Amino acid sequence: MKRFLVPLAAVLTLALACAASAGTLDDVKNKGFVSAGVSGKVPGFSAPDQDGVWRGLDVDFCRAVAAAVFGDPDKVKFVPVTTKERFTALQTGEIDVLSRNTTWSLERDAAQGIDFAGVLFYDGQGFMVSKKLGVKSARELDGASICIQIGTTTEMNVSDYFAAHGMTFKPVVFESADEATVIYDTGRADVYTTDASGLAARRTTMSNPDEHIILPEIISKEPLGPAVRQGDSQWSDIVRWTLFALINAEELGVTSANVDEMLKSENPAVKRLLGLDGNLGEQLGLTNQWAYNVVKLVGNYGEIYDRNVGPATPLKLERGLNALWTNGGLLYAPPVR
Ligand SMILES: N[C@@H](CCC(=O)N[C@@H](CS)C(=O)NCC(=O)O)C(=O)O
Repeated sequence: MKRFLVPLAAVLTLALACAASAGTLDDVKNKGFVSAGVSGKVPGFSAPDQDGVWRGLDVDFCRAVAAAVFGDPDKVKFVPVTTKERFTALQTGEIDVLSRNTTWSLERDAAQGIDFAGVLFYDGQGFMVSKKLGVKSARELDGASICIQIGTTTEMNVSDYFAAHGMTFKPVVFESADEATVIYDTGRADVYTTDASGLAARRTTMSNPDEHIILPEIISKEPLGPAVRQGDSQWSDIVRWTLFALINAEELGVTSANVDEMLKSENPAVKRLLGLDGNLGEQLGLTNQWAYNVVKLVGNYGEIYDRNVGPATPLKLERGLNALWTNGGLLYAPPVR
């Protein structure tokens, strides 16, 4: 019996993959919504608010994809996926886009059957400790117990960092951020480590957020971005150019508030972005108003950033690396032309 299970599982996986690869854009249009894999537990990135409305940078990115495809940012179904199941959910067609504080790495890109569409948030891994510990630097953490989530780049980075500095640590490994937070927050582990943005987000869920500090060392590169199933270049183009439209809109000064006024702009780049010149949207398989809809209905990159994670939110994250290249940051989108 066991001999047949493996081939059967392989056939089923293939069948699911084929069913999903008829063309994701067509599948999405037929079902009438984008199925979006998110965490659901990272305030500022993806979590339901007190009224059950999904909020966050990762969430708003998915709304932007829905606005590009349907002209309606609400045509999204948010599907919470764990760190462990996130790539399988894409491979099997359960979700059409994964927007879940996920780091773009070679192994994930090459061997997980997925493609990254770009970088939505440049990040790096950090450490959080209780102020009571009196620790000022990660170099003082030799022998510490550290909360880590499985299935993450976090696990590998922390091992690398401690080995490189001749230090040891006691891993306290969890499947969910909620469990890890409780253990850390109740003092049963010394340190919480994840992406710096994740630390800022999870700190807001602790019993006394002001009691915790994030240490200055950033030990890795964590370019977080949306991913799609490998092998559907039309859909990956749509997701990638939605991201580029958000960034280009900010660079061109086009906002949700002024986009209708901007329809009168004489700037050729603005005209192309808003679909007044050429058929660029149709080249993607969309309408030429795709980017107008994204900005009008969801906002440009800066608006989305400020609303969810910026200095005026509980996360209080400065733009830093996520500023436009024209402001000293890394955000540089290829031209819409
Ligand atoms: N960027 C890293 C880590 C991402 C990650 O999963 N971070 C945790 C800590 S903030 C998380 O999202 N937890 C929320 C959850 O378990 O749903 C990766 O892609 O592996």
